[in-house]
Amino acid sequence: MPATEAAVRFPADFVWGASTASFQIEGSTTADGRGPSIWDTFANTPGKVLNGDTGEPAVDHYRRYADDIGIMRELGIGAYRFSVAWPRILPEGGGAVNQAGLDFYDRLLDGLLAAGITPWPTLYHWDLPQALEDKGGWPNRDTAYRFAEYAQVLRDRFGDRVSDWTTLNEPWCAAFLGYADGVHAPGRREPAAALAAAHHLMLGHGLAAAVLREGAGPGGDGRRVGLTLNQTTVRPYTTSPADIAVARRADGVRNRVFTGPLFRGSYPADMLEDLAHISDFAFVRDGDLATINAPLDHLGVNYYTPHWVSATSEGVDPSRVESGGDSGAYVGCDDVVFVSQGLPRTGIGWEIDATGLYEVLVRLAAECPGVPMYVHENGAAYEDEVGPDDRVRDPERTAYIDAHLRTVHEALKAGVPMRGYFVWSLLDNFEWAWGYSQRFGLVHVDYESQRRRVKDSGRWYADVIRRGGLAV
Ligand code: GBH
Repeated sequence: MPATEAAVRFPADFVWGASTASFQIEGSTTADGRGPSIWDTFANTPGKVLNGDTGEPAVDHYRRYADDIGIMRELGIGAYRFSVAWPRILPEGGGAVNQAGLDFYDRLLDGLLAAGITPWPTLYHWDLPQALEDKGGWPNRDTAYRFAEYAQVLRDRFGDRVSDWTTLNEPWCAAFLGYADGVHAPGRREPAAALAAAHHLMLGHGLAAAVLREGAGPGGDGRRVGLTLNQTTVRPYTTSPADIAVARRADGVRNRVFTGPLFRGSYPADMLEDLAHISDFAFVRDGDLATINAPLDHLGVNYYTPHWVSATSEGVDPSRVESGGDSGAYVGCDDVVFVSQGLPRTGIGWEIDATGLYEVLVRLAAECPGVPMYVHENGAAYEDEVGPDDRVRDPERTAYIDAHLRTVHEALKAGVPMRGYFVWSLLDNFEWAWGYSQRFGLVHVDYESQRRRVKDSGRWYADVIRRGGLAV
């Protein structure tokens, strides 16, 4: 029974979750036979990650996973989205399987199930085995086949206990932040290779999805496979034809480069034309698009902030012209001006605008009618501090999550099949190029002692879960 009535109520079977990712929390990067990943190499290269932070010791989750399960149980979290570190399972990317790596996820899964928490593993959250990058990484087609082999190892070991599988987290980041902008591992700045990487990631998704479904119960029931996209709105700054044209172009390389193959089995013609001077897309082989276009059982959406673009900085308030951000990852968009709206920002500098989430959800629902959808990540980073009374007061994070949950509810009312919401993140953790400087957790981690403290937002989220919605 709900403690109190919820003013904004979600369906009784709505999934309330929290997310993490292997490299961001585990630490123990050389323990029990784990091989190096591209993020180990990248973070250990001076100048790549803020303050020289690395994946060690992260939040020591590899050793403290049982405590972390206990915290989730205490908060009433129903589903835990985590990722499996490929280099723990296949230290060389392929070939010999490392049993000790499998054993860790075995313990984690059993602990989650015993605590009544549904596991939502993701196969790839950016920690590619370095051995595969040494052979060319995602721009090399062979990586997609190695990914499918890895999927088979996980299916054979965990298929009895995992129903909800996710192949990739945010292929856009893996391809374009990693291979075009270079702000993420492996730090390459090769626009044509980034387009090939995007294709091979999606090919890997399609091949792995087929493998994961194999051997499921009669009719394939009980095993669901999807992927997680981080689509975002790319809005024209004004209604001028020039602004509308750059928004279409940027939307192509940010969003439709994935949804075209995934939902229609083809790349958008205008995008191919826009990018013709960068790539001829000769990496697309017969059958690839059909492999990628196979139906999904669920779709995960990660959302943080929208983008506004202009064809010119003329007439734009100079304080609204953005430099940096994600703009370097928009292949073929060097001339596009990214513009801010002057809205409040989270601690990491991203503008807060939940209407962008609504647009993303409605658009995706129209592209894959009837496919159950989940927000797989949403949350806000701040430099939280522990108060003298041991509390972490983070009302901004609570407000951010509250606003975005209202948006999810609006989308539900508009007929979008929203089935769940996962906060990014359960724990403060390694925020990629930002190192440990930005805290996204519902749970504060003291990086000296590794002590965990549930933040005010975590207690608030526990209350939302108990109520099945928002109190006011
Ligand atoms: C996700 O990436 C990741 O899946 C997760 O691992 C990560 O910790 C989490 O989100 C928080 O970053 O152009 O300046 O407005 C998110 C990748 C990077 C995409 C920032 C949106 C907006 C920055 N995001 N980007 S800006």
